Amino acid sequence: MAATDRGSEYTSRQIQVLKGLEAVRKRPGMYIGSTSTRGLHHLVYEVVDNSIDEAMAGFCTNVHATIHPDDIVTVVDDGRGVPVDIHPTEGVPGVELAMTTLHAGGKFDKSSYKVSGGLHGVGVSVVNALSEWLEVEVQRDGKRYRQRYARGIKVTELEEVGTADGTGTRVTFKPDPEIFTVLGYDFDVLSDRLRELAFLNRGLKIVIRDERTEDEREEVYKYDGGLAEFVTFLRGSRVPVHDNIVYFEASRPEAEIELAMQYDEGFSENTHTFVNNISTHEGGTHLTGLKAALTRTVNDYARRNKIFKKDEVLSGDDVREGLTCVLSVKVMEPQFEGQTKTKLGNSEVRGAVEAAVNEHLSAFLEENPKSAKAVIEKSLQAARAREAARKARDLARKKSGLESGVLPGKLADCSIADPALTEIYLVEGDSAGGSAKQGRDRSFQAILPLKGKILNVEKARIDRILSNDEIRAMVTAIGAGIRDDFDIERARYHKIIIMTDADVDGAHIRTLLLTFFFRQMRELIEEGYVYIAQPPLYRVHKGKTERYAFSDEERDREVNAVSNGKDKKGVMIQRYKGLGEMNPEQLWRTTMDPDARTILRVTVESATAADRIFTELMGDEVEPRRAFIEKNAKYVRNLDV
Ligand code: 0RA
Repeated sequence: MAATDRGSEYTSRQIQVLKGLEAVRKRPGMYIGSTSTRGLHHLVYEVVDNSIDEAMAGFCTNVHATIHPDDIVTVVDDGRGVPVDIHPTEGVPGVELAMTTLHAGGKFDKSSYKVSGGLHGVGVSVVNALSEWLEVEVQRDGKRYRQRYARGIKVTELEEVGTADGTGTRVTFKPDPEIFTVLGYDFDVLSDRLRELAFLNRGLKIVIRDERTEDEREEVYKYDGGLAEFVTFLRGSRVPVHDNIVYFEASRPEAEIELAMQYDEGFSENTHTFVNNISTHEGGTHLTGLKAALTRTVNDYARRNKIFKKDEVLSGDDVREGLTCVLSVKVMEPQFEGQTKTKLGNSEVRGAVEAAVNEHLSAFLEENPKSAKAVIEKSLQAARAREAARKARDLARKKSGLESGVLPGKLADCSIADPALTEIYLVEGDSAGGSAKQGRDRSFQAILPLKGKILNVEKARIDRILSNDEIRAMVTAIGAGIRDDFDIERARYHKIIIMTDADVDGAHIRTLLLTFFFRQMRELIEEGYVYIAQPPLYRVHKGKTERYAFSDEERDREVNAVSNGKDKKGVMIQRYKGLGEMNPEQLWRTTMDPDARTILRVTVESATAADRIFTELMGDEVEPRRAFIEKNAKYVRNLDV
């Protein structure tokens, strides 16, 4: 009787498992977002998240991720190890359940206090389903166990394979080439996320190794200062106005709250918020609570200490200027909302964060009067500058016609009026601008030539930004306003394509433009409106045959292609030093024709990384900028992930 029952339960479970896995393999995008490089990287995050959960529960202090050749990845932790005992109703080992059951994730016990990371929280079974093979090894109760799967289906039973030293879990998997359209892990992308996780989980040691090449790479991340160290990292080369970082942890029924912040001499705001280790790009209730508390606490302190001149008051923007801040909350049942599901909706979190920040920030200001003075001084300067800027802007608006609807004279506009169909090329230099104007399809392509270097907005306040001719031309051409007045609905083009020379100056101008969009019209980047044109580096021609090459390797290939046999005589190679060397026809065929061109979409994959990049590039320090420009190709690729 019992045996038969067990048998039928087992069979129906198997059917469930197969159905579940089939769903995952049929629609992988539903579970991991995409099957391109982003989804590929997501597999690693999903496995690591299980180890992080174990760390958050207090049982794991080390996580190692290794990339082997062929994109095989191993994640090892020293947690308790996934349970191996037979589940009372399902009749299989716990680890097998975790590996084959959707949404089972790591933990089965819903009642225990548990917050879980993972963007979708889909669990390791999804990784299993999307792996050509996966092997899990558990060390528990002095023994070592192992089980293997292929495309999510077990190929061995859980076997005891030896004795354990300690406890923990090791998962090794090979992403299935039948599923993923792009293979090849990017060490930097994984490394950035693991570093972020190490900052967010104070004291946890995370190691990442790349064993794919001769010269192996390894990074070790461990931050005993948690978010305080994160703020130092994000601040980068900006100069702080007070030494001690504001830092606190608070435990409230609604949420666990951790916050670190510091003011610097810069003008930008760099606030990053996280919920259960997930970056909340779109903000939400925790951010609202933080902002409210910040404005109130700083104003209260200044008023109580009679620092204000009569009827002075600091706005939210004033108290956030030059602020680097990281807020991390851990919530039991987070509700994610918004376009990209990165906005926290839980209303109870707002009050909890607000109260905690009020309490700890006012204590900090009371206990650190020197820092408090520096903070208030900084905010007051911001308020005074903002007031001066408002006056200057009103004046500039009246004079310049920023809002008058008059388009800049240098703009060669397109004839179609529907923004969804049109694009604008921002072109470096008047001569390339001229070629682009002649070569374009004027029905949907507009050209705005920009001359010389545009203003570095990282170092300038809004009044100076708005008085810069090149910037004003861009703002009026795009037509959607700037900063607080920015409204993406009013954008006159849905593609804004940056076209600069393929040299160091071109890279610099491109970076200045990206900084400008990132700081002043961020939504343009977030909505995927900003692109980078890819002009060819070489023209290879022989007789009437003509080819273009976008890299040195391609050039060599094209040389072989146009020369018959080994005879390379008569093959000419022209290296384009600038866009201006191409005639209108060539520019169209290689760089502007939608049927032939490649353009890279700029995305803010990691706002934290981007912030640091922009600061390093645009701040006062020359060295990081030089270093950056040298490895610029990689930067563009990262933005494009
Ligand atoms: C379920 C229960 C317990 C631990 C885990 C899962 C667990 C899962 C993973 C996945 C990767 N590393 C992991 N470490 C632990 C708790 C078991 C107990 O009570 O001892």
